[in-house]
Amino acid sequence: MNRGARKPGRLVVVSNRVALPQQTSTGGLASAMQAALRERGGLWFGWSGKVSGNRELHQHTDGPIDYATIDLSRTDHDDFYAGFANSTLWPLLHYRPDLVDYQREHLDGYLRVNELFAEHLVKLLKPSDILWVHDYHLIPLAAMLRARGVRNRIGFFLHTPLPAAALLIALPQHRALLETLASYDLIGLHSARDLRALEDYFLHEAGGAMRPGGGLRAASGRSFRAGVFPISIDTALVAKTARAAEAHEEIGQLRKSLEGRSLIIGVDRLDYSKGLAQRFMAYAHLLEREPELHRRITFLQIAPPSRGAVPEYRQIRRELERMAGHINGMYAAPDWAPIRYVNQSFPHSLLTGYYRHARVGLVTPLRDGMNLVAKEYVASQNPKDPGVLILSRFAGAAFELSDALLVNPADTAEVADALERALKMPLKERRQRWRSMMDVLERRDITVWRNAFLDALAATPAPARMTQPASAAASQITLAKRPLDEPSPRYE
Ligand code: GDG
Repeated sequence: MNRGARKPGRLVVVSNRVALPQQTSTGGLASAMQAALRERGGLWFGWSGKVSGNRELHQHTDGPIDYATIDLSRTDHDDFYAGFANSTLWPLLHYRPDLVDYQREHLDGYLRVNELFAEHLVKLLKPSDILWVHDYHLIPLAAMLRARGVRNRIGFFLHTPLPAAALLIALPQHRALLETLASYDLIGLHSARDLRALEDYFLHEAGGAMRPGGGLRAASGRSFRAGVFPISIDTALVAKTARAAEAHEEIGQLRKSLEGRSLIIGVDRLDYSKGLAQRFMAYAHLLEREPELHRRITFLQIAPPSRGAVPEYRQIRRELERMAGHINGMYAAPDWAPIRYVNQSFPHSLLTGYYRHARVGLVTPLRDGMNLVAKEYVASQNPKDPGVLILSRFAGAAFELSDALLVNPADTAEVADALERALKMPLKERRQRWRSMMDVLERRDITVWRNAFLDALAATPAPARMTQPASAAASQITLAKRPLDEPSPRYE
């Protein structure tokens, strides 16, 4: 199979959403994948983002990169995307069992769409391709590909946290689903905490074992590796963009509107995992406690809405509007609003300019796989007069950015204390903390991240030739309405 083994094969990236070339401003991951695909040639496969009755594959080539996308039907979208992925897995993976909405039809839809991905993808693969599958939407994909005879190396990266085994087992059918992870050759996680959770789950809940030479063996007998690969940003590019943003008219307008006040900034997708309600409470607590800060600070929270089809997201939006209104109602003066809450998205270049102007970056998710905003905030700072990052201990970024002011986001007083400390921090300390965090980001940027993962994937033992069409793991996930043994294209 591995003819011409010295030349790395084509890279095939699979993710729920595909960033088409005309949408490259989407930032971090999209540009990292595009850079990798440009370098070695490859294919990016996933959902087009469209909901339609069209079941055909859309193909498009841009230089060395092929793009292949499919639309989802309304039912598939509702069951797979809004349903199992974002109403069941997302809250579970973010330690929120109270928000988990489990419905059997949603799981069926999740498996159905993964089958659909596998069915299309298998026709596009070449024997020397190396596959990189992204995120919780596609956990069983490798098992479904293996069931179709695919023997290529397949890596998986989980962008969310992985909670402790005790939580994972709350998911009905957890073993049937999670054991399919063993069909990947390499599983990448953001932090050592996530890796521990994966090992613990396989060892203590799924009958697996550690292998003497490293890696894990699942109960099915299949071996795979797992490792920590903290995602990063294009540090040099973000720094350059932030410098250049000084000249943007919008940045001048922001500066003027502040009238010398210190800016505190938060930038998050509107999501309950980001801890926005707790953050607003901490800010209100600071205003209540420190009247001398009134009129001297402004908190700008940018929160572009996401996943509006999921009820919890509509609810958090209403709650935050109420809280922002309440804080302004309590503390605003005719010439000062303590909080500017903006439900809108901005070009990334402008965001970096806003970060650079903020004395404090307030990044306090309740749980976050990594949190790229924290890294972008640091990279955007003016080295001569850098701001201070306040960072949740529960973001993956806290493992690397230990010179931020680390807080527990649920502790209102602790976050308020950190805000006060950040606002009053002397320049020398700000510079020291920033330099040490920037060193980390310069050493480990997004290119280092993707190369580390791809090198580790290439170094995994070649997947064994299968003696039966479906792996044990794949055959367990026959929960979908459409059975797995329905005729599917053969992969030679
Ligand atoms: C998931 C995991 C993990 C935000 N507002 C705008 C905008 N953004 C950009 C930011 C940043 C990205 O979106 C958000 O990344 P995060 O990492 O903060 O969070 P998630 O979206 O939840 O990402 C997370 C990540 O995957 C990568 O593995 O770190 O833990 O949850 O780049 O700048 N970009 C633009 N306009 C906005 O208004 N253009």
